[in-house]
Amino acid sequence: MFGQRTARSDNSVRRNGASSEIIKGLPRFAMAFQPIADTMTGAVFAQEALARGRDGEGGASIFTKVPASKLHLLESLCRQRALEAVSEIGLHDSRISLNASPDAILNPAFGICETIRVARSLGLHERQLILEFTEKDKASDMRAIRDLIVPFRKRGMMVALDDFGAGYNGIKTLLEVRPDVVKFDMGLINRIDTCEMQQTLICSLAEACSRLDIIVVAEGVETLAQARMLQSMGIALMQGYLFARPAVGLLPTPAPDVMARLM
Ligand SMILES: [Ca+2]
Repeated sequence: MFGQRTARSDNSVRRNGASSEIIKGLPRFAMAFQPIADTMTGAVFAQEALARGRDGEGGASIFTKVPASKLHLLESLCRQRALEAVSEIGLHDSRISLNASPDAILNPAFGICETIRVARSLGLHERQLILEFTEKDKASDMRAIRDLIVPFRKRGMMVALDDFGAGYNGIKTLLEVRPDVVKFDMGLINRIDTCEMQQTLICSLAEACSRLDIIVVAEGVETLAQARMLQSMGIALMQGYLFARPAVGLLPTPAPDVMARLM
């Protein structure tokens, strides 16, 4: 286990979702965290909050068990639990990256405004937050979302376009959202060490992002060979099993032996 920081007591771990309470009509879930490592400096750029089911199943399977009328509530609760956990454990110089579907962001009761309210009530600042758009299934009203989040971005909240290259999260969404961060989907980089087509494509995309002042994160990095190839293209921020698996109730640090070999 790579985890370094844990919640301070059993009580706080329980309160923060390591063994989550039952909320009427919703499945049990807990919040896990997975670091985004800066492989040049050794710092943790951010911790992504990921929902996990009672038996450790991924967030997607939890959300399939919930009626459509409660999806936004569940998303909002996931963000709230994650914020409660990091405020207890302590983020230090890192950030927390929160997933959100675009439709949920606009929800007046369970959207981004509620998440910001919770964050502030816990003493967290917008500059400690990254909002990840997770849309894969359909296109949304990106203009309305962009307008809604303007004040939060002015106060330092970053916006990340998640799973770039998969589903609807493509270049059109990038142009509409103008994100601070783009997360390259693992399907774009899974053969980056051997596939010339991936190398050419990712190299060009990374250069374009650099010119646009957009930070690039490579998702799903699993081998040193992939990490080294990404570094050679100027991509320093990486997330994946090579560095740390998502862990419930603590903020994992990237594997020290891996980081030592990359820095
Ligand atoms: Ca994500």
